[in-house]
Amino acid sequence: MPKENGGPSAAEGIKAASDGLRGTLASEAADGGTHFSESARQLLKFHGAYEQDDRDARRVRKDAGEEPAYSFMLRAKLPGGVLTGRQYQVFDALAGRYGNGTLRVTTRQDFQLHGILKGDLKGTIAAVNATLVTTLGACGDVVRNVVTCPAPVRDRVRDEVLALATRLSSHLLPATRAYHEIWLDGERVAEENGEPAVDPLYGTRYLPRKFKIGFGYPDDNCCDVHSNDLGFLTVRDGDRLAGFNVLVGGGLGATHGKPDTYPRLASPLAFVRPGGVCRVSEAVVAVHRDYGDRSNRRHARLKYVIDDHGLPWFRARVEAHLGAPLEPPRDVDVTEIHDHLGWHEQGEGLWFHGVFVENGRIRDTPELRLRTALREIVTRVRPEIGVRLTSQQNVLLTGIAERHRTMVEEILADHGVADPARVLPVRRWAMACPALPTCGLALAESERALPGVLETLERELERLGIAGSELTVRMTGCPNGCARPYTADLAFVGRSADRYTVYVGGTMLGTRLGVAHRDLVRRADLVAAAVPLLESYRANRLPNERFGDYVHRAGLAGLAAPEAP
Ligand code: SRM
Ligand code: SF4
Repeated sequence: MPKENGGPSAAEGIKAASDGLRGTLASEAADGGTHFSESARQLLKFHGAYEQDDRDARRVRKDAGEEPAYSFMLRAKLPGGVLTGRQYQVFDALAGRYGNGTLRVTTRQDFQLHGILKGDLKGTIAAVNATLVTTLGACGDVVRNVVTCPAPVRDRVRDEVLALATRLSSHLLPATRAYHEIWLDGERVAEENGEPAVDPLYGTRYLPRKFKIGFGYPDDNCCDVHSNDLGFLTVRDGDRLAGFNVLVGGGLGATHGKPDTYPRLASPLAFVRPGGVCRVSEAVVAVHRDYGDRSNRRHARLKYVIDDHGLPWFRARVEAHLGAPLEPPRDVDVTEIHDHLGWHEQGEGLWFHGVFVENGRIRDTPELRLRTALREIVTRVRPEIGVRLTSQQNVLLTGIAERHRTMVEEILADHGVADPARVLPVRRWAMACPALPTCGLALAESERALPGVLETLERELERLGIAGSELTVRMTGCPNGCARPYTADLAFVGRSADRYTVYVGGTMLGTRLGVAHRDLVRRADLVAAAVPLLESYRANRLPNERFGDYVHRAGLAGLAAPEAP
């Protein structure tokens, strides 16, 4: 039975009464106001948009008796992070026309536009759809963007996996036509013409919580497959795709002071052949739908269903949905990860170039005109160019002919974009979530703070003579884990204004969680908190050993006196 200890949460009531995610969205979107009602705001997420307000301006506006400076974040769903050059141009133009002049590459290969005013929301969503991209299901209690490695290397298996990820993403979209009616001026149609009365997968209450799916490779886990509710780890048979190990119950969100919430890596459940991926996904989603916690949203992710009932119970439920037993998982491990930056051959005389985007923010500053550079490249390198977004918040420019390589390099250099080979590994692998001023849940700075923290860290690494070491540093403004801090070698998780918990001992492969090392550390002291461990690492590491692996092997207790989390 689904868990509803304290009765269903308010969100459940809003979904159930929404008439297929319609609610009052259509009338409120057109009412000329600056923001939505609470129930419409909740439903809006399913359509890909979040109501936010400028948190930098909150106090001043409040003191002046003004309402918050409302605006909207719109997230476009890009399976595998794939865009055409033309689609990129549309997003770039929308960022300028309706957004705050920036494009944000997310940790799940999507684009986010920030700063859209309510009156422009419909025009922006319509323009995104006109370029054949949807925002439906980019947020909300449904299956989110399906992630996978976007590198266009010539490999039949990778082509198949990307196609499968894209198909699965469409297959699991909500069946409602509300999105078309509200944003694209579609007519409401009767059941027999399109929309079933009840969504065949999601029912009337949709899922208890968000649901994430990823496809990874043992030799390239760049999308952190174990952090997903449902992961597919590719199994090869020579140069053929044999199938996937199905991983279940990954998720990183946690709440400070609530021990029944925690990050968890996905556990191997089964092996499935490519033809079975859609059915297994539906079955796993259905078990979450039926047994997830609908009273406590903090405890509603699939990971808690699995931990509360056990993996054998969960397997039996999935098998019951499938009407067939699952095959046991194969013996496969993740051994490598790549960031795909710089130049790489992609076959047929074409190249792709991975551009480093600090914290995924594409924008122009006086020193670094990244947005203009990318726009110029995409406009001038025609017709083949494509754009792909990575789960490390970077951009791959794909389909570049040999004759265009110099031009691409020159445009990047002319606009101040660093050659990734010149960016120190610690910065190149770093990630921060947006946090302040847009995220309503941020407790501390993240995207705006990490570059400065990294400057100090780079200096320390240079002083210690280990600046060439690869390590992942990740920062988030709260424990929800949007930049996946818990799998990083070193992470700073926002605790309260200017205070962070320092985590160490994860692995950039995404297969091990770090542990809390120090708590309530001020931003100015974050690097100092890690220095004793880095010194010990420098003195005692094994050849090619990464920082997180060293801390894990040596044991935190033996390295320093940690504080309680
Ligand atoms: Fe996230 C909520 C940004 C990836 C776990 N996340 C949010 C919201 C929407 C804040 C809110 O609910 O009001 C943030 C919007 C901030 C803003 O101003 O843009 C937000 N999450 C992001 C992005 C943009 C971070 C980034 O640096 O790119 C990522 C968008 C991904 C996408 O395109 O879909 C993003 N979020 C993640 C990830 C990483 C991943 O999926 O690989 C996680 C951890 C994995 C997981 O889901 O467990 C993650 N976000 C959360 C949670 C915690 C959920 C939980 O289980 O408790 C929240 C809070 C919530 O849902 O209530 C959250
Ligand atoms: Fe916001 Fe927290 Fe996610 Fe950062 S980790 S974007 S602060 S919810």
